[in-house]
Amino acid sequence: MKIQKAFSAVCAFVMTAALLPRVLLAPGLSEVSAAGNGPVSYYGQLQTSGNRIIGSSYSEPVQVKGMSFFWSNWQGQYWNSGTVDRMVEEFKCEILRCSLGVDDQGSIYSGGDVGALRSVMDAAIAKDIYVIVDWHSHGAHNNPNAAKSFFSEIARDYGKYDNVIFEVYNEPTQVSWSTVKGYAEQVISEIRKYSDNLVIVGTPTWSQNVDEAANDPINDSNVAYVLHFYAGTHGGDLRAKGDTALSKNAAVFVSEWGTVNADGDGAVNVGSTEQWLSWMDSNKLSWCNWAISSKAEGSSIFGGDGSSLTEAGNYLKKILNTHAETAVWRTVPKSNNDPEPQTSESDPQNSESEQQTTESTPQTQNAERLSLSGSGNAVLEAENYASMSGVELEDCAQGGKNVGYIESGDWMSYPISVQQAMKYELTVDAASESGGGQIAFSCGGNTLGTLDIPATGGWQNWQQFKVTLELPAGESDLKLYAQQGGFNVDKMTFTAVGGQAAVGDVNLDGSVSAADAVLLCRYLVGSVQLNGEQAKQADMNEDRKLNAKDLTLLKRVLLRH
Ligand code: IDC
Repeated sequence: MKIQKAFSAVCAFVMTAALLPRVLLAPGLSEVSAAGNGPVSYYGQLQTSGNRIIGSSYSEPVQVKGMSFFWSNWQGQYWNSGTVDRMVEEFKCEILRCSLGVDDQGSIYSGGDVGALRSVMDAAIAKDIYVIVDWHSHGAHNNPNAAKSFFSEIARDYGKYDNVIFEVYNEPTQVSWSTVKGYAEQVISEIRKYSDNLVIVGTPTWSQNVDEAANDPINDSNVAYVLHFYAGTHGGDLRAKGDTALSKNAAVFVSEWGTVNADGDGAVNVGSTEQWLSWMDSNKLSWCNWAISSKAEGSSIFGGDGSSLTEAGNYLKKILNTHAETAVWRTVPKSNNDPEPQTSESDPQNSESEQQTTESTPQTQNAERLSLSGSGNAVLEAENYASMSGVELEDCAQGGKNVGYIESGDWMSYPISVQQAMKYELTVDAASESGGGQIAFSCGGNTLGTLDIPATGGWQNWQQFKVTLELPAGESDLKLYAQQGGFNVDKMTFTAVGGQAAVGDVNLDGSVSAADAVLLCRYLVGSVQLNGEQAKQADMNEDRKLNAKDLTLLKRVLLRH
């Protein structure tokens, strides 16, 4: 019955998958790669999503916490793998920030520090934690060329690792946001030649004016704005700037903060620190504390002997170790080899209280790629996922099977192929005895939209619910993630509603023509640069990379004109 339904769909959806035996593969072959045991293998590449930062393998906000190295030119003795190991094992850091010392004119203090930076990055990658490359300057805009050549080299060599975050300007002081933005755009365009990883950008007044940046954001889809605070000096006024930026949908990153005064010295201010920590937690802001240093000042975590912990050191170790007790990647295993069996006699969906939030072993099966041509309807049977976590199939009153036992955190993923980026209305056949739930749809880690599923009065009382999603062009995996479980899904019907995403107008002249393909071609061979808006137009498959695939897609659009 189901097979007939699918064959009658206008768009070809080959059903071989349903006829093949179900091959359940071991975890690690699914999209959740188990390269290591740290936060990076768990969350994946960090990506902005509205005012939050999520992971390419984790579609909810990610918050990671760790320490910042001190200026490399002054405390270089800590820039080695031994310190990285201690920070990960003893302090339980999930992220380290490498503050490469750069002077007020924008030149590296000591060229040799780049070698030490690379060793620290290698060690952080080996430990499967995030690592920030921080151009630690108060005057970087005075010398964009130095930053461009440095970040170009580092992005070329390290940009392929999900671990790496680029911080292009530690702290502008009294310069306008437009100056900082102009500088950052130049550096980002170098980084983007090699990497679509998260870039974080310092803001005027020692990285306090995130609100200004949010009013005039950088045209790049993976940028967050930097807010720094020192608990002994800063309080609610600075948090209000952070709130303003977040309310304008800017993602904020606290790449440096201190427990002491803004000069890096003075007493640890526990009361103010606690207020800041709870504000950062409630906004899911990732952070690094200043600093891995034994200089005789309050913010140093090491004492005069270079190894014992100061008051700040003990306090930070306690904060980070407490965080480790509840950090998602440590406490919710992605591959649980012994998932709790769910039998059909017990009905776990009936009892909200039994909702399991841990994820079980992701499982994969052969699945045909659904092809969406931009016209007519295409039907995707929910049971024909390529991979899933935590769900089960059951007989469906509408015929065939449906996906059931969907609990919070469970997901299914479907390979799709979209000819042209376009809006699709997705009609989901869903049922929920009581309570209902919520689905988040994403492609390649980018959340496309959410759909509330209300109660329908029975597990087989099917109703149709609609959501409009703008699907990116090219091949990708559409992920259906249960933000709130407690519903069943039988099928999803895609109807193209047009509203074609405006892409392809690379020269920004208002139309898509051969001139755009020529310009993209010239960019790809390196003879011209594109600005942010042009690059966005040229990114036909919206994968944040400009390459031959985009040119092919652009040519296809031209052929249809
Ligand atoms: C401080 C060091 C201090 C050093 C000074 C040099 O703690 O020992 O003499 O740099 O400029 C920041 C900066 C960070 C500062 C820190 C404390 O990013 O480099 O380190 N701070 O003043 N912004 C706000 C405070």
